[in-house]
Amino acid sequence: MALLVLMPDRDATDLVAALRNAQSDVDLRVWPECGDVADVKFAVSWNHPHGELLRFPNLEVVSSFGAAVDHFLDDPSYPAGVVTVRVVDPDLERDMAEYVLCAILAHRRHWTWYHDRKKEAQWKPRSYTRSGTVLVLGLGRLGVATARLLASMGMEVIGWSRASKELPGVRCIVGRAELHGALPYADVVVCMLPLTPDTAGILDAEVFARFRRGAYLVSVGRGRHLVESDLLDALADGRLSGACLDVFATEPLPSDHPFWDHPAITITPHVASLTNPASVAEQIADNYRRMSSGEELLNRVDLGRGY
Ligand code: NDP
Ligand code: OXD
Repeated sequence: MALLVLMPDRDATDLVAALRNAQSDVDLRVWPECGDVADVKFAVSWNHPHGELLRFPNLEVVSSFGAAVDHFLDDPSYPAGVVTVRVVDPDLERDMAEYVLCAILAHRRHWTWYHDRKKEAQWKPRSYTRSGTVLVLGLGRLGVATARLLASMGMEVIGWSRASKELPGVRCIVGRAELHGALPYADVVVCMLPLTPDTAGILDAEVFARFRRGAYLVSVGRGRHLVESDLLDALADGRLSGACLDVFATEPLPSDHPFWDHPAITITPHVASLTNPASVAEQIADNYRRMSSGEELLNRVDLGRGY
């Protein structure tokens, strides 16, 4: 019985070391050196080549190395019948919350603008926003951690999810009608949804038309939530004052993409919250042990629902 690490576009060294540390007797294989493919029962995967998972006839469990599973849903040949799990990690939650706070404060305190003034040696004080409402789309593990941090900073926070929730300090809403009702009140909209058929393209012209004039967008879920041309139009007509984007429909973002030169768009290269191999190895090893002993796995994903 073997555990395969299948992460073609990531350096797996730290994860492999941490997994060995968490479970020294594990038969660990690192793609593309898979050995006898019949041995592989558990795979930790990130952006696997489509079709690759079908090579392992005895595969029982696939664990995402990250919080999301859209990279599995994108593969039309993703093996039916495997149990899919993901990592749920306090480090991911804290890092995401910090990133969003940082993006909101940088926007409210004109951080990028001052950076540009420095290049011109210009001393130009500006007033800044002390209050305002932040609307968080998605109240999952990351959304809740973020909403809590923002609320603890004294911000007005509204959170949108599918099922209704109660969170101290956060006004929780559900459904499109309540979302539409809340959009005109938000100075900042943060998208932390998973990518599913329901959420793809959710940040489009129709939704931007409901934004409060001059609102700011922080997009950290997935690039395909955003209709890119609609964002450019909404920035051009002043509906949005700017956007901080960490995720893109095509990653890396092509060098000739109009976002790069846009003065109101801040770009980070999908780093809002990076999986820390040292902190997730134990839960991956735990799920491997659970699979081996026929126990219920942790952090199972409902692929039918898409997250
Ligand atoms: P979860 O699965 O824990 O939560 C998803 C949330 O989205 C839930 O609150 C869910 O509602 C809500 N949701 C899903 N579909 C809808 C819908 N149609 N309408 C309204 N709400 C909906 O996800 P995480 O918080 O762990 O992660 C969120 C996403 O963040 C990931 O899927 C990934 O795409 C992205 N991410 C980005 C990273 C980065 O570095 N940029 C790093 C890690 C993750 P309900 O609670 O009712 O089910
Ligand atoms: C994730 C990510 O989903 O890094 O974990 O985007």
